[in-house]
Amino acid sequence: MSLSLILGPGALGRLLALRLAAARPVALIGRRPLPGRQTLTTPEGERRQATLRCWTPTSLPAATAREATTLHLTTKAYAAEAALAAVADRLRPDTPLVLWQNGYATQPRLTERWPGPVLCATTTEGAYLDGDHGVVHAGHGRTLIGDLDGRHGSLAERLADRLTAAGLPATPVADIRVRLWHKLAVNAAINPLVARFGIRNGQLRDRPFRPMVEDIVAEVAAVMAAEGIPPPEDGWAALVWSVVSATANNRASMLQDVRAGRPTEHDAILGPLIAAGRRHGLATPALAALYRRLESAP
Ligand code: KPL
Repeated sequence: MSLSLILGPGALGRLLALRLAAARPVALIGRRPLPGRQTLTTPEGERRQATLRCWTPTSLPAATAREATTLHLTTKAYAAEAALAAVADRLRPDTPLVLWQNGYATQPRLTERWPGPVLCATTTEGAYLDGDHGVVHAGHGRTLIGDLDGRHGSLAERLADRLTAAGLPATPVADIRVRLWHKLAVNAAINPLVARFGIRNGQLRDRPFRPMVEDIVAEVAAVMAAEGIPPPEDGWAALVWSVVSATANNRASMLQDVRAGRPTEHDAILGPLIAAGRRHGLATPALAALYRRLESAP
């Protein structure tokens, strides 16, 4: 019987764990021990209980790690590689990894370094934690899965089928790199500004923030063109403003991180854009200023 390991018990990790647990054994790994009995509240308000095997990186038995047929890495981008390193000695080297991080930092690095197959996923599923005992699946979304090296298309198909059957509709895609950069563009235009000014996403439509978003979108569009990332159908500005409107009432993840005194994902989101700008000889002053600001945030 296949075993899915979920490394990173935040909202996304627990949503995946509880959804997948209906059909297969799942083990959840987090820095502190969690209760095995967990509750999933569905978007329709139904409460479903499941018993998961919960471990910390140090308590994870080698025999369990070796049984794993997939490892879903669901930590924040800045914690992903260290979290994987803490259990890697017990995994089979050919264990397939699925990377769920924002940005475009972990994905190319682990695709190059991990000896087994590596898939990348990006999702618009909405979830938040319900204490230590559960997760609320707040809204249905869509998940895209693919690989960066063009070698694991059939694995992406199988995983997409498994997630879809578990209630998380997923589609295998051949251009996950483009999809990840599109998500990164949206995150770069929204998250650092709302985190810096302590505002909800929708307030970006108002003065004085609107011109700041426009400056960032202009830098992002230039970098993407130089990097050969095709623009979304209606252009970068339309994509960003449509997400701002659709998430107007949200406190973005980076704002929540700043407020909770946690590190932010600025390196994974702004870092690749600034580095690509540098490679192509493009100035990115607005992105660089936000990066510096978040880098020095307490
Ligand atoms: O992905 C998001 C986030 O909060 O990280 C957005 C799209 C900005 C929604 O809040």
